[in-house]
Amino acid sequence: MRARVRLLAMTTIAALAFTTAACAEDTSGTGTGSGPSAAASGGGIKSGLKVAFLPKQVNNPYFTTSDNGGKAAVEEFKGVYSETGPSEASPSAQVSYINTLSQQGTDVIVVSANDQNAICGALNEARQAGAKVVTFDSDTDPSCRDLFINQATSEGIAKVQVKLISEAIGPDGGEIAILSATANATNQNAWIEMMKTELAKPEYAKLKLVDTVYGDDDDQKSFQEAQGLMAKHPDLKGIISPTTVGVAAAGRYLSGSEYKGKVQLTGLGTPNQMRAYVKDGTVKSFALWNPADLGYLAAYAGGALASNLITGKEGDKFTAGKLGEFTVGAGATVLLGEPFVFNADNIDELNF
Ligand code: RAM
Repeated sequence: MRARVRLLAMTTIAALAFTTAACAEDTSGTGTGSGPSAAASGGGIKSGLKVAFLPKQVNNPYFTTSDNGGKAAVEEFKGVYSETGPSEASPSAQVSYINTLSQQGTDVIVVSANDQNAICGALNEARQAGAKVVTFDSDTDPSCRDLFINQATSEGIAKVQVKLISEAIGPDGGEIAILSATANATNQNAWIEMMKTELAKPEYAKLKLVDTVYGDDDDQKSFQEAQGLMAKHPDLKGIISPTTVGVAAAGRYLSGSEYKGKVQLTGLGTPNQMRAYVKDGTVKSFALWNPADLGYLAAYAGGALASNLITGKEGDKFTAGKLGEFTVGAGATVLLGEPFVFNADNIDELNF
């Protein structure tokens, strides 16, 4: 599906193209090249590059969307796309996949890390064997990758969620809790730290963070953790869940409970997983970026690295197909944009 929609950004109305394919998971290679060729395609990127996506977990709709964005990019620059990865988002589960990809002579590994350090050894071995490593969504320690593709600033992601829970609860404030992904997740942990900084500001003095729990990006565990929060904190007024798995599970729990519409919920969710809870009044609004664009940008960045168009140093520029030109920032990072807010007004326009 290709849709141009108008989304409500944090403070402004921003028009942007959402070019997202809500497709089924694809784990097959799609190209036919027998090795990278100097013949350039797709903005100077060599054709035939083997580009593998390794998400935190494969059975998560968020990563299905992001990786399909990557697949579209790889097809544009005539590479060989594949996706592989664990079904559980545990810290070291990605190591064996990295080793296999390296043995297969993969040119670019695009990975969302379950742990900042657990996969570093395997990634560095793959780099020594010739692979370029691009982290996206959730970073490793910077010493283990060539570039990190950041979906939005941690500050922006933190601010929008605190603002949304505050607006949903109203001026009286009260107790709130965080339902996160895994305890080791680099991305969620960075956002949680920034949310604490945000909550310390005077305008949020009436919001009190009383607990942080971890659903491990597992639907059932996240559901039970949401239930547990209500049992443990009877005065809870709101939950922030900065994970698409957690916020959907918490939405399902709250919508079928006595707390529906009374205990507020926001976080980072996909429109397709959250639509029902927006429509039934469980959730007023939530945020996310375009996961397909994130994967698309990560694939182009990997292609540019593997074609020696960039090295990952600050100021390097490359073109990411339909998304245009990007510049590498400090710490070998590339920024996609800022998060967007989804609510009853726009949720039907989006399909991912
Ligand atoms: C889950 C994963 C992912 C995160 C999103 C918001 O799908 O934890 O890493 O970026 O939520």
